[in-house]
Amino acid sequence: MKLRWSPTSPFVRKVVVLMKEKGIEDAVEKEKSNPLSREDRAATPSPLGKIPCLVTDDGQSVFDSPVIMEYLDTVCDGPEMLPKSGDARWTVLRRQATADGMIGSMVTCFVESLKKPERQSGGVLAHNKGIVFNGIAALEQEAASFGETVDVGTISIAVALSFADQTFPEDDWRTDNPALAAWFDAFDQRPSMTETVLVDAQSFE
Ligand SMILES: N[C@@H](CCC(=O)N[C@@H](CS)C(=O)NCC(=O)O)C(=O)O
Repeated sequence: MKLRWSPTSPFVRKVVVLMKEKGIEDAVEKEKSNPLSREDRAATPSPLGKIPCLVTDDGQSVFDSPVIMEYLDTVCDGPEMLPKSGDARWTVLRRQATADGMIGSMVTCFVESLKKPERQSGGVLAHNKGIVFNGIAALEQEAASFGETVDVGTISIAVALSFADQTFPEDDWRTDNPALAAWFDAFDQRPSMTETVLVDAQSFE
């Protein structure tokens, strides 16, 4: 299997953290693709041109990050990352959806920040930052139940919070969200996280 990959993408990072937690990293070859490059987007075998995109050994494209994570969890060995049914499945998927929404808003802020200052929209930036901090406040309410769980939901949340630190370095979300902060600061020490720290997209080559 091949993964269209970039060290700058939080959506890609979700997939790589899952691969490390399942111990299946060797089963997937990484193929670099810069999401800001038109040629690289065109070379990604998905109509969306976005990464992550997984290409299976028989040439099937699998995207996006939630689908890739479920695919790898289904076809590969290792600890289960997404319950197959029941309430636990919906809890994990809802947590992932919250985190993915936060990441999407931060990507929007990043894209806005690439524009000349006079063309940036303060409204777009404020709206999307608000989404991220609403997500953080909601996650604080359930952080006590995360415990030591490693699954698609907690992986996505950890990647989103790490990206929030990178996107909004001036904003202290920890003081108002102590349970989430304590959980994240412990999760962030896992090798799957320390080995996948994102590279700043501005310095990607
Ligand atoms: N919902 C997708 C989002 C993927 C995504 O937005 N990837 C970005 C990189 S972080 C990308 O490839 N952007 C290129 C583009 O929008 O053309 C997922 O979960 O995989």
